[in-house]
Amino acid sequence: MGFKNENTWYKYAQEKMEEEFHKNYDDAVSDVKDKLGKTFPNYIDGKYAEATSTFQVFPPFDTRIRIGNFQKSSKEDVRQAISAAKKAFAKWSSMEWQNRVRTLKAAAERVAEKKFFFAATISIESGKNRYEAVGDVDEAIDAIRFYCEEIEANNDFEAKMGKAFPNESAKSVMKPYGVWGVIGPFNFPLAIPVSMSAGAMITGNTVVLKPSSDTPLTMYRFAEVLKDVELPAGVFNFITGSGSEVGAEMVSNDDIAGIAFTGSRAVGYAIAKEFVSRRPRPVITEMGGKNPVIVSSKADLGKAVEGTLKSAFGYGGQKCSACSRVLVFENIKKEFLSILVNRTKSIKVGDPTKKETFLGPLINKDAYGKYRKFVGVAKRDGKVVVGGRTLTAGEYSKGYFVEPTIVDELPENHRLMQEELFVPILCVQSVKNLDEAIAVANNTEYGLTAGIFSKDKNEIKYFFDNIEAGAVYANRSIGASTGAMVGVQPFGGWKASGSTGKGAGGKHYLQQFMREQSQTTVS
Ligand code: UN1
Repeated sequence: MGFKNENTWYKYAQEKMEEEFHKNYDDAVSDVKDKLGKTFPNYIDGKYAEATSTFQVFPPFDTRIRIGNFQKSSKEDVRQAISAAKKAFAKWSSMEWQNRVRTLKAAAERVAEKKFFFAATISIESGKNRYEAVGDVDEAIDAIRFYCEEIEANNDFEAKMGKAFPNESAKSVMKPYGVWGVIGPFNFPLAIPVSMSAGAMITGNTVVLKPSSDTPLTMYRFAEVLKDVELPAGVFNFITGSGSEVGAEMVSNDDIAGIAFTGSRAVGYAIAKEFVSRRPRPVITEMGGKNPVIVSSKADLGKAVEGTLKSAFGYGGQKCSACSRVLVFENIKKEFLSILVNRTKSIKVGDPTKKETFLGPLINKDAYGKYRKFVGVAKRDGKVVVGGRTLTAGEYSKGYFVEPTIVDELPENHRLMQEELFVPILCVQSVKNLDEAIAVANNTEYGLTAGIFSKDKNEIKYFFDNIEAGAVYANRSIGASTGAMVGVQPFGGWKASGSTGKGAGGKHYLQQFMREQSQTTVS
């Protein structure tokens, strides 16, 4: 027993099948490119449907290519999706849970069969490199399978209760709420919306999903998978459009029973506030981070540099788990920084579908503008030790490419040290000892992830005991604060990073989509 992660790249590498991995991915890129440029409909009540107008989506590395036209849905379109989901709820919620598990497991198998197709779609749409794109798909597959296994292992969370009186027998059952509005981010276009939607559906709820308008194609492809595996009509509805139309209708509509949201803090707060303003309803929000990594004088510096680099610059810092502050003991700062700067200079920036690329483009023009602005502020108030330029020549001219950037000498309470930036800018701060490191690390409104590098067990224990964050790692060179795996590292934010304190991919996630009913019979 025990949950098994999909772990595609790791498995190919173990079997010495790297070449096959690359060929599969490269073939999938051609296949995905051949299928771009169309008009992609919504998927409502088991049918494809068009709104009255559309918006265009372009790959962030080459805006001459058109990914497609997507539906600019109106509030009325959203209401149709919600009513389809409401209608489907009666049957879906009352069937044996084994049937829901069977359908969703089939969906996970189908995604696994098409994993390179999904990965190529993710790279083209989000600018994520091939390894991380495959990781995104793996995470989606894992989430569905893990949640199915949790339902099985817990018998749908039904529990026999105690006996207060001899003639009473009581049990507790967990029941779904109804229709969930699921609002996804651009940065994990498959894993995160799939995890939230699967959590809702496996527990008997139905879903209206709004993907990010930067990356709608990936979840459109997932809707196709759900159609292929014959998920009953209306259980999952896919609808594209703006936050101000689609998102706003979802949040204010009385027929939405719960909201699951992953994205920025500003939007998460606004949603949570509005959603419960008329009556109590569950809201699961996963928001930003300002994740610190501590490098102790007892660290293996090689591992610390690798872990920090991957965590800060993987997908251009556009992960809420990204490391954006590295807190280094002052006696090793010079040495650590010089290795880190050299490694940063060697990062290959480029077309994310190319094998050698580590860092693709930023997601869009806004992010590009933000990067420029923050670099300006960093130059004024601190010192940019490497990077800091946008890349515009040759192959870079058609997309939003920037250099990974490290900033030193900013005061601890400076806005770049406090605000989530979501671009590849890493701030360095020196600290005297672990006490100070933890104090600085916790000096943020956020509390999502954190890391430490130290060979000293006591330091690691002290870190785990005192750090305020939901997913924390010691000595993880594959990602100092990133790369939580489903069923292994439950992923949820503390403080301003999340509203429920229960991580996705963990043991307490699914119950959030259910409400308890105690059932007592007197004989
Ligand atoms: C996010 O960026 O929204 O731990 C979540 C990680 C991923 C999840 C990131 N599994 O990096």
